[in-house]
Amino acid sequence: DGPQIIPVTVASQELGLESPAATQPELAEVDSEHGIVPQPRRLVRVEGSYFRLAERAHVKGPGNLTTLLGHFNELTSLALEQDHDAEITLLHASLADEAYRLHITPQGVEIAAAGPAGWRHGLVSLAQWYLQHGESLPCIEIEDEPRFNLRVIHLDCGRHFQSMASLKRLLKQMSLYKFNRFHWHLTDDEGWRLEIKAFPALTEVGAWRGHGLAVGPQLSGGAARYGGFYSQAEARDLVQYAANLGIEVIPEIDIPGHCHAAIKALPDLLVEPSDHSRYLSVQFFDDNVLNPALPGTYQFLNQVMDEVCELFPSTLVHMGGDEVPHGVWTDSPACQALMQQQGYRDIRELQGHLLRHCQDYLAAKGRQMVGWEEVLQGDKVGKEAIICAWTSFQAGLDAASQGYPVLMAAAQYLYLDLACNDNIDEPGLYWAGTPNLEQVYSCDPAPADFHANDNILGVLSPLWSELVHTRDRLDYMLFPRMLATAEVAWSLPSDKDWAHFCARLPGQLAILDQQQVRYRTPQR
Ligand code: TNX
Repeated sequence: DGPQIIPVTVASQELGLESPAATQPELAEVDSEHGIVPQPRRLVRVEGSYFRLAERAHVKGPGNLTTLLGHFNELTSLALEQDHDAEITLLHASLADEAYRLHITPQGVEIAAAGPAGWRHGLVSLAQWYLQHGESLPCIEIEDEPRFNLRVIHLDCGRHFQSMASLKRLLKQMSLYKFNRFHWHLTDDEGWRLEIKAFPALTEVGAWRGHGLAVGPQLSGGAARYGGFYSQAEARDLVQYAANLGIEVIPEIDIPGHCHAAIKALPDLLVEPSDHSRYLSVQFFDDNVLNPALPGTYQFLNQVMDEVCELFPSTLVHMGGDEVPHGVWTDSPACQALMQQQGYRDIRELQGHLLRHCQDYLAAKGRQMVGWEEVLQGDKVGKEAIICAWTSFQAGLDAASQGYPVLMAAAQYLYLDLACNDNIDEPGLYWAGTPNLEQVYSCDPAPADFHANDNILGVLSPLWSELVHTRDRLDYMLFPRMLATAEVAWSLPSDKDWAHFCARLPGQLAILDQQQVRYRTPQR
């Protein structure tokens, strides 16, 4: 009497139900322990039938599939190969860019999409299904596409250096949850991590701390120091590795604040000796801000932007802009002269002045500047700049209302460096609260009644690394909250359900176990 179809989740309008609550019993009934994260728009299980996925199954499809299959094989440790006689087929369909349809039948697998982005998402869903079920795959039908175009994970490599191996591991994990951008925070007060050929001192001096201290690894010459940096060859390698997983790398050079390491490395260029301004940054630095009136600042930045654009093909380049401390530039003769010359009244216009220069410089190279929300201070940065709203969702809604494209990064929900409860031994910062898994999961960056939702491009979840000094700690802070973020970024609010997510979590944690990820065991 034919296979029985059980809808695992269906948008409430499809069911013709008015109240979203009415869909919930439906969701709770199914055996959803084995599901997909992020939740697809539509997932239908065809009860009682299975497809056997062989280790060396064949795949056919348009063009050369080497990269896509390489990605799938890396996620699953299978060895799929392209061949015209195949049980897995990739098909063209006129769907949105990232949309896909995945059908698993007893005879084979079909993935339909407009092109590689959609096929990749289909293959990733297939990979998750395989990682949970093994070679005997329950038959399903999925129709899916993302809510937001930009789904971003950020990692701070300035406060603590993170090895290339850790970064590649993170990229692979991100790809399993359909994130498509990696925001690489490469510079901060505590370290400058990217080799810049024009200024070797940036990494010879600025990538290290603890010179001569009697702790830490003993390096050649007997001096103990901590740190590290990425050579340009390594940066290129990471960009390529990420691209093969469908992820674009957005580099960040954080200016004008958070520049302690750069200033210590290049004092001749970046310090105005007669500047007697006094200030203290949130993280207690009194010498960490570039001077927007010094020719050396522009010489430095232009060269850095040149090399960054050479290394990173992404059209998006992040220039920071956050947390410039109060009191800076007030007693700088050069800044006073610049203010007078430009007719500026508010000292914050100097920050806008510098960032506007960067925006124009990048635009001339065909790049779009991204910045933390403070780039709006001083009112100079043009509406093409993408604003990363981090202090609250409201800050993002305000920027979107003004016409700026926005990435939502509200700390209260999306900061992966915050502790997830108030227990004394729970690691993490707590300045913006202690968001637990459910709070992260339940947030909505673009409320349905907001008038400028078109300006909300996506979701950015940062992991700041003041307290992230080992790989285990990295895993612990990322997981499982990163799975909740993935669903915030990908799934429609009407397809999100906390109980259903909890039911799908064990299947995902089992995948993370297979990959030796030391996630935080969630407690309800
Ligand atoms: C604020 S978010 C910062 C970072 C810190 C973080 C700690 C932002 C743009 N700046 O410098 O690492 O808080 O949570």
